[in-house]
Amino acid sequence: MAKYDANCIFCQIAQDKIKAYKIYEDDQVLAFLDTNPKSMGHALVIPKVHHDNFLTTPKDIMHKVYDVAQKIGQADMNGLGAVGINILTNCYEPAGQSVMHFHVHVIPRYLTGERYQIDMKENLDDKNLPAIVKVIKDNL
Ligand code: DGP
Repeated sequence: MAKYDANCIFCQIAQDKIKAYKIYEDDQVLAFLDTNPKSMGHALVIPKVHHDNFLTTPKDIMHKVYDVAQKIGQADMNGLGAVGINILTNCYEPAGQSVMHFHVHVIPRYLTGERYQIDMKENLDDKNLPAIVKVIKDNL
């Protein structure tokens, strides 16, 4: 299989062809804010190389993705004041997968309502987003 899939939006993010608010990057793994967030700091962790989903990803790469998801979850708890985290991944369309490139959602949960209200789709350039990214990065 080719390293990147030309039609895959996450492959384009991995190649810097599409802008994303990046939280973490190494040679194999990338994490960035989700454009349709369930809460402040909702992040996606992906392998840079294209694999369709969790079930089709080689174990070593899958483990690296989850290592980063764990770090980001810990940073959300320590830095953003999250009181809980959902770590989840959808496999295939019937299970809710809409982007066919393996990704793990890291979704922080908070006690108060105000922090749920950021709509990043409407406000992708919102000045809050770089600050959120910085808090997570500083706590990795
Ligand atoms: P899933 O339903 O599990 O396949 O989740 C896909 C997520 O990807 C969804 O929450 C929205 C997010 N998403 C889709 N396109 C983009 C994009 O271009 N940039 C970013 N940052 N996130 C995206």
